[in-house]
Amino acid sequence: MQQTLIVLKPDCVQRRLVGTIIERFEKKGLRLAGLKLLTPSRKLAEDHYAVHKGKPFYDSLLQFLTSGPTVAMVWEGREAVTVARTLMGVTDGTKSPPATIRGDFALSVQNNLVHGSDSPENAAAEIKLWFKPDELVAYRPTDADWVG
Ligand code: DAT
Ligand code: MG
Repeated sequence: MQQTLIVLKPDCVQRRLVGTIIERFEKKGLRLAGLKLLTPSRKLAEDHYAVHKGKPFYDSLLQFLTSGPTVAMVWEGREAVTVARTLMGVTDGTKSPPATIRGDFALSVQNNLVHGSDSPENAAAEIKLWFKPDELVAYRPTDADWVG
């Protein structure tokens, strides 16, 4: 079963949208495997966004991600990486279609509420950065045969 890392960024917590956004993933049928509230350290933010090092927005992005509490989550299910990215919409809130998270709630490029892994390989690496193995919980939801 595929897993993905979802991080509700500081703007999501500050704007009190945590419950609203979690509901999108939960209602889709993905299964919550881990969840915690933390303000990311500079080191965690640097490792998480290492692929963007050197880009003009990199420093601002790190400043933003470390500016306050975030909600880090692992969601799992069939095609969890792609399913989560589809629910999120595209990076720029102004271009993200309605009924996506960013389309419905974001206007900014940087402050776009949510991070989601972009491949199963990156998901595995990112989950290791944000979670210890014993912080993830394996279980079988009672509706698994219905949800798929
Ligand atoms: P995504 O979060 O959709 O995977 P990404 O990995 O390309 O997007 O970029 C990571 C984050 O960096 C993104 O959520 C917001 C910020 N970002 C990306 N491009 C940007 C830009 N041109 N200006 C400002 N921030 C940007
Ligand atoms: Mg990305």
